[in-house]
Amino acid sequence: MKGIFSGFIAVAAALLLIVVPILVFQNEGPSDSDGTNDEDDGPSGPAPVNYNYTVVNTFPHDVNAFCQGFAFENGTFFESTGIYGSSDIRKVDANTGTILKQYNLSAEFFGEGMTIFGDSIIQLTWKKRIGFVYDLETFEQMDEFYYSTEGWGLTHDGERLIMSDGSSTLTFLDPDSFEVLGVKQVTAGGETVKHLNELEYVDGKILANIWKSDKIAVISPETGNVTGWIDLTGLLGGQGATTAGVLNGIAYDEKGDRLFVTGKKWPTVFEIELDPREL
Ligand SMILES: [Ca+2]
Repeated sequence: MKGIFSGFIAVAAALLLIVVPILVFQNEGPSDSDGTNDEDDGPSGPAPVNYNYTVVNTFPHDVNAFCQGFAFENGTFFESTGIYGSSDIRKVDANTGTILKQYNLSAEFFGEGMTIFGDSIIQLTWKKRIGFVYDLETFEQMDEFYYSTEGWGLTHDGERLIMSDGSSTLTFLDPDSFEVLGVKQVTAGGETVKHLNELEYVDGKILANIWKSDKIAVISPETGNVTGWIDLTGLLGGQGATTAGVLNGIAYDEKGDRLFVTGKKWPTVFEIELDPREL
């Protein structure tokens, strides 16, 4: 009996030596191969969040407005439109789409990013490297400033203007002197993210349309890392299929916590709710 028993123990021990490493290997296998653990621990931070969205409201948008800058202030939309000879800034009644106030740019300027800072509207132009400052109420041109890149998107964080130029660079500007305070390269998983276009600062993050795509990048201003993606593929559906351009236009109603998106010559502004809600 003793011999048989110790033989049994020897066989069991041998089986354990074979089976346990297999189990350990199998448990570790999947998490290694999907890369989740690696990305969590990597230098580029946690993997980006993929946001789902729900359309909670729609508003009219002028199909002739080549949207290059979009903002919301005190119940109305403000928009900067592009195209030489058709560029303007406009104040629009959100519910009816009626243009309440408008200023047409000289035909030599292609309107681009726009943001409302205090009592002024600040607007970029595409290639002329000149920006304009207007009185928020009267649309009277108050000032102009110059920059060394193309002008694409513009927003602010309450203290600094934040500007895109079509590359992966975000430039931070002093809102009074327009001096460059710093730049940040935007990356996702260690790769640079180019074609940053219309911008909106929301809850401590910078939202950026990616030109020629239906995606919005959620960017950390501190690191430049893309912390999330909002994929709006299919949002416009068949509406304006023949005339509408790309998604480009993000506005945020800070008091009402409402997020609006539209596009170049889109017939509709969509109010969307993100899931998860936190950026
Ligand atoms: Ca905006």
